[in-house]
Amino acid sequence: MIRNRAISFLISLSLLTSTLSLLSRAQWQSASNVESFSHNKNQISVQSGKATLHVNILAEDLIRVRLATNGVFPPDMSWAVVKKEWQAPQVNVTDSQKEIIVATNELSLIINKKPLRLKFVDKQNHIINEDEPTKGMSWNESEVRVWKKMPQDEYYYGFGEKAGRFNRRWTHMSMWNSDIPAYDADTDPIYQTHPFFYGVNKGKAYGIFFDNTYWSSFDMGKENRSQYSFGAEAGEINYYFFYGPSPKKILSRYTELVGRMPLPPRWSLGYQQSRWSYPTETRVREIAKGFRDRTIPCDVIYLDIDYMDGYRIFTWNNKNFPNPKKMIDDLTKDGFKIAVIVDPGIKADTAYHAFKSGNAQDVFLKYPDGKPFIGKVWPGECAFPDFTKESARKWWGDNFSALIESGIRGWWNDMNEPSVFDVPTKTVDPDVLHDDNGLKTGHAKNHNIYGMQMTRATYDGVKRLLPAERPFVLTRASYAGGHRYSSAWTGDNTSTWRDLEMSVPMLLNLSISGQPFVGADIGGFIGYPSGELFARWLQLGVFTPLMRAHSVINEKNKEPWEFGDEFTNINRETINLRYTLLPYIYNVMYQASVTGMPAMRPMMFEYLEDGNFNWNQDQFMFGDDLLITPVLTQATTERNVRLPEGDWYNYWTGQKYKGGNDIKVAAPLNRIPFFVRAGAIIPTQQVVQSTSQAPIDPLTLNVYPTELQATSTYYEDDGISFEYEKGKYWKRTIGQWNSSQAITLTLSKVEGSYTPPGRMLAVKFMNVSKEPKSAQMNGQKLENLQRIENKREGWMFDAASKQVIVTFKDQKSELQLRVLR
Ligand code: MIG
Repeated sequence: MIRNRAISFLISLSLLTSTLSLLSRAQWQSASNVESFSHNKNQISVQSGKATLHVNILAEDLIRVRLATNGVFPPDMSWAVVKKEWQAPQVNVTDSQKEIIVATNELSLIINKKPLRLKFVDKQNHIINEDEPTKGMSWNESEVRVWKKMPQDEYYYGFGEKAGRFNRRWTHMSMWNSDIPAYDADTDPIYQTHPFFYGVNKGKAYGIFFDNTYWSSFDMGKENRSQYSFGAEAGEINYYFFYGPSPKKILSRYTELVGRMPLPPRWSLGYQQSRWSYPTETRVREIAKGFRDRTIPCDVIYLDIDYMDGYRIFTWNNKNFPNPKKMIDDLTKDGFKIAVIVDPGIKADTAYHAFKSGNAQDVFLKYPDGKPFIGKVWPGECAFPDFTKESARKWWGDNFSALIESGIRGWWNDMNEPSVFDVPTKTVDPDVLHDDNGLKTGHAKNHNIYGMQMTRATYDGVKRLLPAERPFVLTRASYAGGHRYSSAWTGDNTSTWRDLEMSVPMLLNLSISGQPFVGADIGGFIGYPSGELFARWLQLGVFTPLMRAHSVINEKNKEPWEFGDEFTNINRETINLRYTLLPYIYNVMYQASVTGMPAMRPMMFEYLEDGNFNWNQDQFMFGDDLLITPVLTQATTERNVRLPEGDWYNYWTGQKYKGGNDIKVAAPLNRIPFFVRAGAIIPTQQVVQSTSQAPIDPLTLNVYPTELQATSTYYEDDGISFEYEKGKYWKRTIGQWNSSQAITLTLSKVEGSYTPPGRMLAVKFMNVSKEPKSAQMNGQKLENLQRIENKREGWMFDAASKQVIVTFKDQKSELQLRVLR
């Protein structure tokens, strides 16, 4: 049945494409000559025939381009943009017969007058990006499109959630949120819309965000190898141009523009177990016990659609879940959080409370004539909330109170493209009206933000009802900026090696599109993985921020212990690794929330100057310090790795490598190879069965030496509340300094008012080849121990692993640790 829906969708997609090519036979028109222009503060207004161009210099490296083809700008409204003004940038405008030059301290926009064409250049007058001369900005009735020159060595990344390769050069992509189970490398579009990309050329990057929510498309040289273009079936030419030259700088600016991810609750970074479905209380308890009995850590169990009464959202099937509160209380005591799926479709059943209150409060989508839009999804005929309407979002959020009271803490937003089974387009009809912030526009304009606004209603509602806790929301559909409300997963993948492999570039492109909290269904959703495939997928999952295994209905069980004893042990070790690394992972997510830099980073993002781009496909950075080189192919026990410049340590063996070249690394079945950057300090903790089992103790700082010195930051807070916003956190700078006499570690005085429960700090100095003479803390000699004992201060040298381990009580004050060689 799933297949059928996908196929009928593809048919409707090809209908859409043929309509499009019909349109393209009509008259395209491009911007004509510049007739006049004016300049007011940071806005340049250009008149060209009937068209008006607004160029807004928002920051030294950020220019907005907006064109009204008939000279009339619609209300300036964006669902993505949250920051509109920066400190006034320096703008210098010069006018000549040929062109207008708009210069900031970082780049210039050259507006060619005859005809109106745009060109961005850097301070050395090198062209960063320019309009294609014959077409430039063009339109045809409601359709708009921008054509750009495509240099030979330019590559394109980003575009959010796209199946297939990392590099999007020579591809054609559309943006129209679509429910397509078992998508493959050529399937496009799928669930999410992120009309944002990077162009990278000879080590320099720029970015473009085309903030248009209509059906849009990006042709990156597929039609014509010397041009690329982006446009939409309606709406404005409205794009933001970012200049790097580093991709990190672009993402930093982009996530100022569209906002950053709020810090997630720490438990959501634990292991998460899902399937369609755990349909009864008995089965849910069995799964929970399955983890605890086998000492496999787990934090979250999901309830898929069968927990409800006839798929009515906000209800329970009382037969299968006679006492949800009691069940959840018990599971909570055992360290589990329970997440439930919520779909947008509200069963059109006059006896159902949500349908009644929704009608009473006028929250559902309607045709212009007032007739409700009714479409079939799981519950049968359904009405769909208009999440673009503030009162509807409020209504939706308020409906969570009973689920929250029974203890539910995770909110899985599915089917929110929105997906509708029984209409040819597989979604809401294009003319159905949305409130659209009071603008009252059709679904065609609101389709791509429907899922995002559903997650907004969910996040805001849950936060309103439970202000002491950070909401955890997971979504399938979204739009640029949706990471402000929700994490995201890549939908219905398959249990194949190809999909494991493909998940890496997909998650990387999504990550650099502003969404740092991502994951794919571990093990694959549709189909059944071999033990080996599941184990390798789980290993990759350690290094995807969302680590969630899931399965389609009617497949055999896929829990980590279902593949035989050998794999149960391997999978336990893998999940243990995730929990060991949690302090690091939490820090990486903290960094993402503050700077916008994602957890998963393509190699080019950190090491652009390397010039290599093949390495972006199957290896990546996790945070600043870990280089992840997963095994993505069957029967593989060794793999190639390209190490970036600098020194690197094999996490498992401690072996040190010189970077800047290709190596082979052992990849035995039981573990994922990965490397640590020299100079890094990786915080780790003891293995726990869930994040709520015990506080971190000891906190271990794994110090990977570098030639001279390096610093890191360590951040921690209560992991659950918003108190950190008021300064309740624990943050310090840690410096390492290597000399021939000593290794020195300095821990600054702790910043912030949070104090974790008393604990030991264990510092592990890696790669120490000779037994040191002594170790001291703040000038006091520490005891040389035979072995490390709980709560005992002292140090020891382990010749076999070449580690010096020092333990002492963690404290707020400044600490200086010296190991004398
Ligand atoms: O039409 O809720 O992608 O994760 O298990 C299928 C059942 C609806 C699709 C989601 C999948 C989920 C399934 N859902």
